[in-house]
Amino acid sequence: MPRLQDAFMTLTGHAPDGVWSAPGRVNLIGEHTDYNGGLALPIALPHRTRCAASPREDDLLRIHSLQDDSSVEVRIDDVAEGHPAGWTAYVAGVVWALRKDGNAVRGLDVVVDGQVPLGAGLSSSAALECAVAAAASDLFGLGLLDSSDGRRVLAAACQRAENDIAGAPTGGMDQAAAMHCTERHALRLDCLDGTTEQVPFDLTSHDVVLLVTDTRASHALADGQYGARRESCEQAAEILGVETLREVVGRPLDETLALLPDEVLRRRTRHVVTEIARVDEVVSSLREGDLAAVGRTFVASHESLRDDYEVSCTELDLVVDTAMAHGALGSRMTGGGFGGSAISLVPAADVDRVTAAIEDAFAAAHLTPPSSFPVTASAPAHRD
Ligand code: GAF
Repeated sequence: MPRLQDAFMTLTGHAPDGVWSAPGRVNLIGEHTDYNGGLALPIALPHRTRCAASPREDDLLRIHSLQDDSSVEVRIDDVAEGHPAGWTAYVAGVVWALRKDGNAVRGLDVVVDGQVPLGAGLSSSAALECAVAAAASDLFGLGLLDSSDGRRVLAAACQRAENDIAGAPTGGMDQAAAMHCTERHALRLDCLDGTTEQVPFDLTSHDVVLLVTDTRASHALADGQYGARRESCEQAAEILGVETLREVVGRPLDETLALLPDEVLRRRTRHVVTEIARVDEVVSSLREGDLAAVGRTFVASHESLRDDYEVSCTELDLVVDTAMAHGALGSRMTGGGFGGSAISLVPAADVDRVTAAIEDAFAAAHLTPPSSFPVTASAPAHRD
C-alpha cells in the first residue's frame, strides 16, 4: 500500500483521497452462459486490483499504473471506442459510462496497482473497472457501493466500459462477481433478471482445496473467437424464436436441437442449455456438502466446453486430465477459454502431488511452465 500512496504523491503532489480495490474471479461453473441470459457461479479471488484516487476540478483523467510505470491523460468527453487504447480504456470507460448514465462525475487522478494475474483469464480487467467504479462512486457522492441495486448499476457501467470502449463483447459475469461476491460464498448469478444468491463455499471443513492453474497460454477476449461463439448463440436464439437461449432451458433438448439447421449451432446450443442446468446441480451439491458430485459436474462442464463449445486448448485439457489422473475430485477450464486458467478441486493432502504432476506434464509437453495456487472465496469491491 505505501508504494501505491507514494506513487500517487509523486504523480500529483498530494495524498490520495482514498484507496479502493476489487477482486479477480474464478467461475466455479456456468461458462459462456452470461450473454445467453443464463446462470453462473463465480467466487471472488483473494487477488485484488487497488487504485488510489482523488477527484479533480476539471474533466481530465490522469491514469498511472505501478505495473508498467506509464501514465495516460484523457478528457472524459474524448473517451470513445478504442480511445484510450490498452488497459487505460477500462479506467476511462468506467467514468465515461457513469457520466453517460447521468451521474455528475468529473476528472480523476488514479494510480493503479493490479495484483490479479494479467492475461490469465482471472478477470483482471473487471477488477480494474470495479475498483475505479467504487472510487468514482465514493468520490462523487453517488452512494452506489452501499446497496445491491447500486452495485448492479456500477457493474453495468463497468460492462459498458468493456463492451463499448475496450471493444470486448463480453457478458456481465466478471463485473457482477467483482461487485457482489462475498467471502466464503459463491455467487449464484442469474443473468436474465440480474438477481444474485450467496451460496456458502468454504472447503476447509472438507479438507479440500480449490486450486487455480494459470496455464500461461495466451488468452484474449477481444479476439474473434469469443465474439463468434456469442454470434452463434444469437443466431440459434433467433432461429428458435427466443430472445436468449435461457428460454429453451426446460424444453426437450433433442426437439430444440432438431430445429437448428447445422451441427455447429446444435453443439453450441447443447453446451449452453446443459451448462445452465449444471449450475444448479453444483449449487445443490454444495449445499449437500457432496464435493465428489461437484467434481463430476466440473468434468462434465469441461467436456462440454471442449467438445461442444470448442473453447478449450491443449494446455487447459492437460491440466484437467493430469489433475484427474492424480486424485482431483474435479477439474475444468474457467472463464472464456482459449488459454487462461483451470480450476481443480483437490484433497488438501494431494495438492503438492497434483501441482507437481501438472508441472511435469507441461515440461514433458515442452509447454511454458504453469503456475498453480490455492484460492478461497474473498470479498467484493470496497474502500480499503
Ligand atoms: C469471459 C467473459 F468476460 C464473461 O462475460 C463470460 O462470458 C466468460 O468469459 C465465459 O463464461 O470471462
